[in-house]
Amino acid sequence: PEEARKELLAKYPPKVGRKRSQQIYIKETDGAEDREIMANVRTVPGIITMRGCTYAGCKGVILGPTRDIINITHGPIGCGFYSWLTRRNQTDASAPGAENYIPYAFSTDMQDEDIIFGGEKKLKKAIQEAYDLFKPKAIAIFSTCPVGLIGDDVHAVAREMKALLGINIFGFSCEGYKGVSQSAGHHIANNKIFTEVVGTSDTPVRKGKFMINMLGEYNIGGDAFEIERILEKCGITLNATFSGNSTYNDFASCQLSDLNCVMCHRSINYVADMMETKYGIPWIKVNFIGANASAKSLRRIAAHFGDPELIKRVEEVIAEEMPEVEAALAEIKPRTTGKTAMLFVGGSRAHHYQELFREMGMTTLAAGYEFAHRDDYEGRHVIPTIKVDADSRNIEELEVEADPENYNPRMSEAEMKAREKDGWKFKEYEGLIPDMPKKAMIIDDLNQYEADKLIEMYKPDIFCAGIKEKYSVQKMGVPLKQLHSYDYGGPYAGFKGAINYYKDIDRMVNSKVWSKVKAPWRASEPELTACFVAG
Ligand code: CFM
Ligand code: HCA
Repeated sequence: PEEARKELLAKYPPKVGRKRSQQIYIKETDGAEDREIMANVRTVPGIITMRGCTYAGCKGVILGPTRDIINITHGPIGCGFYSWLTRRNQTDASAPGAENYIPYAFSTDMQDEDIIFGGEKKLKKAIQEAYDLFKPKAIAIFSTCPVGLIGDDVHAVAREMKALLGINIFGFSCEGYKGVSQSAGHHIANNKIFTEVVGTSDTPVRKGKFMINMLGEYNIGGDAFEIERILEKCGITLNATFSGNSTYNDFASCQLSDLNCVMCHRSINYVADMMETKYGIPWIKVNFIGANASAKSLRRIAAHFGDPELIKRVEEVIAEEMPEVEAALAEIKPRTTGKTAMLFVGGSRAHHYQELFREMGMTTLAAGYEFAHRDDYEGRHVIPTIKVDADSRNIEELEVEADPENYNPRMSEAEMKAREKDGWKFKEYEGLIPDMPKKAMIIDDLNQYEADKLIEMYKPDIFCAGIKEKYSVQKMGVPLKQLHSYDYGGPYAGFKGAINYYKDIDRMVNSKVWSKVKAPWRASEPELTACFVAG
């Protein structure tokens, strides 16, 4: 791997190489290591990054899955179109009268003249039109790059229209360039939902003995439905999910839950912290990707509540669900054992999906995130040592205090300390690096050039990434599994999801089709050639 690392860096000019070298990390041991990886820094211009933008993280990722808020993109139509359902997060709007705006793409469709003369008037008209047509509970406005450049004040428009229409209207300053990646957009989205929506209703949407919220689960391919099915079977009430299969009222009354479970640490860990400070709700990290990980997470939730009935019920559910999983695994494992994978996805899946590959007897050779921060790689204990730079300062950190009326510590500090003494871990995430084997490569913000090089050098049996990577990787003869959209498969979470994943991956790593493909430029008679003919 040291040689491979050198090879990846060899082509760069010295300054770029120096920066990239701090983002390419090779494991020296099998466990945790006391070394830094550089993350959450700007991509060098000219490099073809896998990253997306701040607007995408705010509008597409965080608010996209909520069905009854009208999301208006203030900007050119491409931004709204790109973030429209392309992540195929599902929602259940089957209840009578349930509102569902996910199938719509609302946009102000900014034109040249709006850029020159300002777009606020057009935005007001768009809000009015959306209100007249749908009478929604809430409208959200998302800023794209030009909005910040010309100085349209989306917040002033939101305030004015909120007073006029009497529904909740709020704006996001999530211009694409605002941060170094989608991650800044998550933060902008979550801060606003926290200040404008969370805790604004005392009317419970659901009731139950064990009420939890799931933070950082976005219902890609129906994952949240499978998680809901399992929790319900155990007698655990999933009150609010941020934000898969969610509604406005779920957010508004989520402070009534007694435990926050964090799935995707990157996109939302600070909300869990803020809810603990403001409402006294403790949080734990869970992972429902992988059958064993799901079982472990269920046990952790049950152990937290400490109710003997619940603990027993969780064991019964695991015992009921596992035989089918084990049968599926026994069938495919002889064919998948020894195969190799690479995963380069967002800010949590490149870690979580390694569980499933381990269950299948496969090895992850290299992995990395598009936009995670050092804590997602090295563990939360490094947070105090993370350098604050101009880009991170750009993103507002909310000052939160205990709510004068609604602060209700679910456990006393002494109780929590006593538990921690027994090895229990509240608000803890170990990160991706400690979990990877010796010699594995961890690469932050991978780019097209390095992806091609890695494939050439390692020839993995499967490469996991997104739509931008899919076809170039497949043309190199390696199957690519999209871990963002699941290639329209899934769910992959929970027990049923694990079975789906085993079957899909078995099919992909054992198919010969990609190795038989020859990209036009590799064939002896390329179709796509051109040469300069003199005269
Ligand atoms: Fe969290 Fe996500 Fe992800 Fe993410 Fe994303 Fe996503 Fe992802 Mo695409 S919130 S970090 S910004 S798990 S959209 S649902 S699949 S890159 S790994
Ligand atoms: C985003 C959304 C995305 C993109 C997926 C992909 C998603 O970051 O803007 O590149 O295939 O999951 O839909 O991450």
